[in-house]
Amino acid sequence: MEKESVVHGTCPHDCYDTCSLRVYSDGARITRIAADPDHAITRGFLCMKVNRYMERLHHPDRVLYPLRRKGPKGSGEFQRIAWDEALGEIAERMGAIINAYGGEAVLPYSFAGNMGCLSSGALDARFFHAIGASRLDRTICTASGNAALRWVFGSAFGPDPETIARARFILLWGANSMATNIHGVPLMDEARKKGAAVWTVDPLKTDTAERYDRHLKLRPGTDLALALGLGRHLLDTGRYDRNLMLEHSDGFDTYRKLVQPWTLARTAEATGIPMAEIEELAERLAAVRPLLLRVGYGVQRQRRSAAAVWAISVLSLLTGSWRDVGGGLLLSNGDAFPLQSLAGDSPATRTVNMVQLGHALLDLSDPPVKALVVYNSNPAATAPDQARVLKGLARDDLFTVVHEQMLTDTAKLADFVLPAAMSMEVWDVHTSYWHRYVQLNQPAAPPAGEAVSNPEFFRRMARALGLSDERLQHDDLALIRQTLDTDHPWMDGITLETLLEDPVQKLRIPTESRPFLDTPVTTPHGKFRLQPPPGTAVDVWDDAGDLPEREFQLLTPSTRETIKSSFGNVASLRRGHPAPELLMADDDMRRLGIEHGQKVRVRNELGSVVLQAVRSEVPQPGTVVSYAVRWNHEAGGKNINQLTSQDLADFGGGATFYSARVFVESAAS
Ligand SMILES: Nc1nc2c(c(=O)[nH]1)N[C@H]1C(S)=C(S)[C@@H](COP(=O)(O)OP(=O)(O)OC[C@H]3O[C@@H](n4cnc5c(=O)[nH]c(N)nc54)[C@H](O)[C@@H]3O)O[C@H]1N2
Ligand SMILES: Nc1nc2c(c(=O)[nH]1)N[C@H]1C(S)=C(S)[C@@H](COP(=O)(O)OP(=O)(O)OC[C@H]3O[C@@H](n4cnc5c(=O)[nH]c(N)nc54)[C@H](O)[C@@H]3O)O[C@H]1N2
Ligand code: SF4
Ligand SMILES: [Mo]
Repeated sequence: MEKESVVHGTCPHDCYDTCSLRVYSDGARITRIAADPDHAITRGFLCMKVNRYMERLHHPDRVLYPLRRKGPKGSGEFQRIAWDEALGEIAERMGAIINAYGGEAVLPYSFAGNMGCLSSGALDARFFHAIGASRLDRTICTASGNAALRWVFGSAFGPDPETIARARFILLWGANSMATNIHGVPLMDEARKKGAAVWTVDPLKTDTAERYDRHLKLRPGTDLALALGLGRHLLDTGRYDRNLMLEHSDGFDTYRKLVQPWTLARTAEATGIPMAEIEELAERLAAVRPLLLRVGYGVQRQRRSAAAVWAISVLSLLTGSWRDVGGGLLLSNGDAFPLQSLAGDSPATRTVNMVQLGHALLDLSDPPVKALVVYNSNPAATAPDQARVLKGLARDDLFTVVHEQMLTDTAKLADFVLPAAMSMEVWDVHTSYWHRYVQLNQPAAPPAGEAVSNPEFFRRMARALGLSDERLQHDDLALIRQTLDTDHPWMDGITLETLLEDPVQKLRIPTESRPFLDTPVTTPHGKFRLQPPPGTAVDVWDDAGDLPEREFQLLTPSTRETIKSSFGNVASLRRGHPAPELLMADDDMRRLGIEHGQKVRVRNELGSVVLQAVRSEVPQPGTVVSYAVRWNHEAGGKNINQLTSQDLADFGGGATFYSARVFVESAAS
């Protein structure tokens, strides 16, 4: 065996933390993956998932060679073939579809399986633009929340997480850091050691809610009411930042009118949070500085997503939280990175919202979707309204090509599966949606089997389809140079050459710089917008009131053990939860006569799934929980997304996963 060597890697998964890795190999194979001990965020530890990465890297589900479907669609029977043969057949089928129906009959479907700059929105985008494919609106995760931030502030930008320890009051609003942002926990713990209080606003008693000082247990989907009620109280008591509201913002009068109906009494009634607690929270917001509103994406998977994030954003201005280093609102730093887009110009083809994949596959005409190319995503498990998605994917006349690392539920429905490299086997450069580091990802070993990176897959696809534009063949290092090629002062000196020397570099924004005070407000008029985003109907409150006996609100949030469906096949992570579960409050189980451990059918007008009932203190009565998401074979070919809908949120086109209503009954009945 050769001597072990080490390179710098970046965790590619869809996670706030974008950790810095040391990846060791013996030249042929990756031998171990460790945390970078020197990185300011990673601090020498990884999460429980990536601590078990060797199991994922060398997993028996891993796709190592091109596969062509052998049995009927969805049978999961494939035959290994050569790359050239696969590409030849794909080119022939896709070429025929494009000739007969036009480029828009091809739909790309991808999300953040690998967050690297070369792994999405690069040669993939250039390829789909070149064939005139339908465009995909990538809305499944953050669209509504980020749209609301861009509406109020001009961009999805917030404080540097390295200032968190300076905060003295931290409100974790719809964020479960213990599961989804584990590297935020030491920073909050440090703030607490220095005297900070940390409160959570979450319908569920999460590990995070349990860890910190106070848990405000609100009814799901009522964040808008809470934020408006807090706003009215601060206005009524005269404790707000007049200068920010009047001099630096538009729409204060509109806002003032919209909070009027939200007395403390009405807010308490709508949210289920006792009036005294709301008042106490308002007192803290008025008095304690620095004040950090650490908002999570859980707030924006409801029908009123954008309105909620808008109202919380206005609260961050009303309180003047941005004035202190360590304060402000932190949901996303996604727009902080001024890298060049690698996507190139897009023709004005139709746009398909990815939340509505089921609709796109079953209902679109002129042209219908005849070819689907999936990479970085597993929609058979993760897209809402799964019954329609699976029906669409099962269409005999749909030609599906999946570029994957694992034989996922989506891959099993494909006509061709092409092997995708692991991030530890490829070049890339990474930003983060939370912290402010640009990081290089160096390959530690060649791709296993015949796997290829995403850019290499699309270079091959372009050649197979006879596309001659040389920009479709740019190599990885050229692409890294292109994305870093900017005069923006925040990127000063961050080049491929310097990253090779020093693979972790912080954007040149001083840690102490206060967003939107020391940097510009990037809305069209340079002022904060206090009016609600268009179409959000903030003045209409249609609280559904009490639910009928068997109707529950279903929440399907993230769990520590997986990232959506990724890691769902890593056995050591699933050991404690072999079957898909439905967490229920004791009261509800008793009322319905359901025993702990029994099978229950969970259903609504969209579909049904059988899960194992688990008595739990996590949900409050009236709410049930099933963590997202399990692989479909674990529940007879389907999962919890049978029950989530394709409905869009109020603004930004985002998903409404957490607005689901379901009935629960004994599966024996
Ligand atoms: N019920 C419910 N459903 C949800 C959610 C929820 O909260 N509740 N959350 C939603 C959210 S927030 C999101 S972001 C989506 C995520 O949904 P998806 O985008 O489907 O994410 P994953 O399930 O992680 O699947 C990513 C896939 O990409 C593959 N992959 C990883 N790296 C690469 C690569 O380099 N190349 C290629 N070709 N493939 C790669 C992985 O093997 C994996 O199968 O799920 C949504 N679905
Ligand atoms: N371990 C792990 N880490 C992950 C992921 C994962 O699946 N597992 N997913 C990654 C992805 S794709 C994303 S987008 C992020 C998401 O990470 P977060 O931003 O933390 O968002 P969620 O996990 O969707 O939900 C956070 C919390 O919101 C709560 N919530 C649900 N409905 C409401 C509501 O109406 N109001 C309020 N106030 N709270 C509500 C949920 O109970 C949950 O505790 O995490 C990333 N990191
Ligand atoms: S999944 Fe998140 S916490 Fe885990 S190693 Fe990757 S970036 Fe870090
Ligand atoms: Mo997400």
